[in-house]
Amino acid sequence: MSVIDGLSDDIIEKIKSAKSVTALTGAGVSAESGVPTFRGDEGLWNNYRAEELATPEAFERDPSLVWRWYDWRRTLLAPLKPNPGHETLARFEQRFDKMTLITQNVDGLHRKAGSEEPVEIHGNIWHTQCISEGTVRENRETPLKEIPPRCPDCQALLRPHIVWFGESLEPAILNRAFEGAEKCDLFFVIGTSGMVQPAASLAGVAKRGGATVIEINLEKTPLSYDVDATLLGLSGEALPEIEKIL
Ligand code: BJW
Repeated sequence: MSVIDGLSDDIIEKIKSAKSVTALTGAGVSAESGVPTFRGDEGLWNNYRAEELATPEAFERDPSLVWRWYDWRRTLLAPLKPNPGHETLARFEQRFDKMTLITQNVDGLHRKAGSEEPVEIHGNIWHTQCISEGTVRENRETPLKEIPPRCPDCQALLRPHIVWFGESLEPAILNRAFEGAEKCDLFFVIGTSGMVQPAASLAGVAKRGGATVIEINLEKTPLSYDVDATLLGLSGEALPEIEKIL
C-alpha cells in the first residue's frame, strides 16, 4: 500500500502532463532529516516562546538570548543531511520544464540537496545581517565564537537573516513566490501547518490561477479544504512515489 494509492486517475494525469511546477515546503519536509518542526507535541514553540525569540522586539530586548537560541539550532543543524523528500524536489528541476521551489525553512537543506535557487521566503539561518549597514553575509561558524556576533566592518550587532513575526518579507522574494504560485499548472504544498501568513495563502493563489494543488502532510491542515488532494504520509516517502509515476 503506497501513500499515493488514493490519487484519482485525473490527478495522476495532471501530474504526468505538468510542465510548470511549484512547491511550497515547510518544516515537515526537514523533519525526517532530524530538524524539529515549530508546532505540535515535539515542536520548537512547545519549549520556547515565539515572542521571546523570534520577534524584532525580543532581539532588541536581549540579543544574546536570541543568538544563544540560534547558535543552539545552528549547531544542531550543521551535521544534518537532506532526506529523500529534499532530493526528489531537487531532481524535479530536471524533470519539469519549469520548477519553482518556495521554502519557509531556514535550514538550507534544499540547497544541500542540490536545488538551484530555492525561494527562501523566511530567510536562511546560515546568513547574518548587520543591523546598521544591512550587509548580508554567509556565516557557518558553529558554535559562534562571540555571542552576540558583531559586524567585521563596523562592529554593529549582527542579526540572523531571518524573517521574524511582525516583519515583512523581502518584496523581491515575495514577488518570486507569488509569481511561482500564479503561473504554475501543478502546485505542491508540503509539510506545513498552513498557519503562517503570507506563505499559507500561496496554495489558494495557485488554485485560483488554475493549478492542480496537492498537499503532502502527516495530517489534515486548514489548507486541506482548498486543495485537490491531500496525501497523508511522510514527504520523504510520498515525493519519491510521485516521481515514480512521472
Ligand atoms: C510532515 C512531516 C513529514 C511533520 N512529512 N509532513 C493575519 C492574521 C493574524 C496574524 C497575521 C496575519 N497575517 C500576518 C500575520 C502575522 C504573522 C502570522 O502569520 N501569524 C500567524 C501565526 C497568525 N505573519 C508574519 O508576521 C509574517 N510577516 C508579515 O505578514 O508581515 C506583514 C504583517 C505583519 C504583522 C501583521 C500583519 C501583517 C512573517 C512570518 C515569519 C514567520 N517566521 C517563522 C519563524 C522564523 C524564526 C526561525 O525559524 O528562527 O518561520 S514562524 C515559523 O512558522 C517559521 C516557519 O517557517 C513558519 C511556518 O511553519 P511550518 O513550516 O508550517 O511548520 P509547522 O511546525 O507549523 O508545521 C509542520 C507541518 O509538517 C505539520 O503540519 C506536520 O503535520 C507536518 N509534518 N513531519 C510531511 N515527515
